[in-house]
Amino acid sequence: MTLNERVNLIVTDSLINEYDENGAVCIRQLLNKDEIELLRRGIDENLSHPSSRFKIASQPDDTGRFVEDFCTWKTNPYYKQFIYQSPCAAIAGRLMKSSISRLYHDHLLVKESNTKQITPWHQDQPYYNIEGNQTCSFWIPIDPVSRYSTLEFIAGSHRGQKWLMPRTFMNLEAKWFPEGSLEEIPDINANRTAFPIIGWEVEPGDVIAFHMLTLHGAQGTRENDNQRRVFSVRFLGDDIIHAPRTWITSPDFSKISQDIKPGASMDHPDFPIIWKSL
Ligand SMILES: O=C(O)CCC(=O)C(=O)O
Repeated sequence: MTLNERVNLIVTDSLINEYDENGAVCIRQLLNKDEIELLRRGIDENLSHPSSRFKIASQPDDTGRFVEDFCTWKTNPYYKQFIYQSPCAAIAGRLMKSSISRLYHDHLLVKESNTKQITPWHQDQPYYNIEGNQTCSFWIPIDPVSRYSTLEFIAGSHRGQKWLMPRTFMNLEAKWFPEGSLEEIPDINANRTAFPIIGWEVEPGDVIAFHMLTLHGAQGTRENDNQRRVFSVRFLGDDIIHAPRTWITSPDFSKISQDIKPGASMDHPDFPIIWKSL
């Protein structure tokens, strides 16, 4: 089956409507064994050669570690091959209703077994240097992930384009927008039944796609859980423009301001177009 045939089978009107409605969808068994293997090798390579952006996002006394890395696709041949050859870019383009799918960045997220560190509820776009509505991130586990440890979303929270206060994950500092300048994220975990939380137990091969304004978060991992190795790849559509910040974004793209004007499209070798509609 060609890549286009695979994509056409998966991206139905109903999937696009679900993405519009909820801001997150789970696509079961999208990836084949070779694609999962590429990511497994990519993650091994990434962990054995971490970039200068690598960070530990859990406390030193945590019983496991939550580690992250960003923007390594240029030096990681496995990630690069996956980004260019897997169906993800085409699917993102279709879900965003965009004529192109432009790579924004890759992001590694590994929670070891028994990591207490939660991923606090947040939206991604306020951490970034972009504006616009056509966005799509993939969250791709290469290990089975239980319903408890999976990424969860507040259905529909991307609609209305409301930006909520981004804070650092470990000590909740307002490092990006000044204190008081954006509405705070409610304490969702204190009153979970009051929110339309969605989330899926997933197996290798399943992928989750979500809008960069959808509120999302995750619990830690439990003692009997396996490690939770996740590769994330993020795509931008037609309407996305550069919104340089006066502060350091996450990931840090400040050097790009030398090459891309405010309000211009993200046309740059660091953000290649991976897919175009026919
Ligand atoms: O994997 C996690 O725990 C967090 C993932 C996340 O926040 C993201 O992919 O934007």
